[in-house]
Amino acid sequence: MKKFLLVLVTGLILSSCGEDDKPEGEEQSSCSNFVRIKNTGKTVILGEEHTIKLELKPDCLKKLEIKIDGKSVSQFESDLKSELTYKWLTAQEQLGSHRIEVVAQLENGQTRKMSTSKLLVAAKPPVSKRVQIANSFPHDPSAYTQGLEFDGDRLIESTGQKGSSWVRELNLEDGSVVGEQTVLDSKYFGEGITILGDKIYQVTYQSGEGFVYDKNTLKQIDQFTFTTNTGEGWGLSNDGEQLLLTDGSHRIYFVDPENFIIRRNIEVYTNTRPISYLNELEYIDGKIYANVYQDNHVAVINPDNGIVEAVLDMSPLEMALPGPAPEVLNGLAYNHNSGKLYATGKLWPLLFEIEIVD
Ligand SMILES: [Ca+2]
Repeated sequence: MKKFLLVLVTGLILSSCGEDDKPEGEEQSSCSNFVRIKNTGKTVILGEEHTIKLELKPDCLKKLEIKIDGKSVSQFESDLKSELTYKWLTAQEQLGSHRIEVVAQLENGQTRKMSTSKLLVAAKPPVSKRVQIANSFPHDPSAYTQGLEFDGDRLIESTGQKGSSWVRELNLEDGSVVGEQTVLDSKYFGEGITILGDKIYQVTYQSGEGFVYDKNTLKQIDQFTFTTNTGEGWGLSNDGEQLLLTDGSHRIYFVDPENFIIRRNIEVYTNTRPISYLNELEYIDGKIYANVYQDNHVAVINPDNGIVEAVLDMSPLEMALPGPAPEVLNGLAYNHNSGKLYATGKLWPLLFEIEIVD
């Protein structure tokens, strides 16, 4: 019971420091409540100037620093006043969660930190677009499609599920396999592929392992490990320099193809919400096109900041199947030679050439 009371009392003291700030550290000096981050709202629209407001007791403080995402953006020392503001210019930021931290150095030499978080969302809703079918081709109904990408005019597909995960080249016209396919060991659940340089890169679902193949022979030449927030690998693409990877969340990771270290990630948001379950990807003219798992929509994403700029309604594809869809829409491939876009689904008997209409 004593322990419970202590926790309760401590909680009351901590929460008295402000509406949305979170002081770190347990002690409270005589100068308690020396800084308070004023509640100016959690959600901020990307591009707007957001004012961070602090209320403080200048006599208690020697120095004060404001950090955003760990980076120092402002410092106060001789100019400490009872009210301080910092104008946060958000135009160059990415969407999603940002950590605002206040580091206060007290007159007695101690340091105190408190933080809050802000959520950046897009200024505008995504533009709605629909697709229409230009052509349809046979697709192997036993192919649990996880990756689809062109190498020139060669169409490469990867599939999932343990025991039926393979990487193969497809004849677009009749859906047959060209040459020898590579079959993954049955302990692996294959996921997305992408072709960069002379190599095909592939991730697997939950093993944290990936494979590199010679793009011409489809023979495995290397393997690697990778780490995402969810511990999973889903879709893969590339922007000509970096691998783009999804993990079932609303994040897209930018991965170094040499050492498989994640350089950065973006959080994908509309003007109101994150788009989770991002799956198979395709990089087209500087935008990331992402299948959304268990959804008949494809999100068109700005790779710089995570804004969903457009949403493609893909439902005509499912309706064009000869029967009920055996599984979800997944697999987008753009032929850069012809400018044609193709899509299919897991275990779907058809693969479609599609056109985006406004
Ligand atoms: Ca793709």
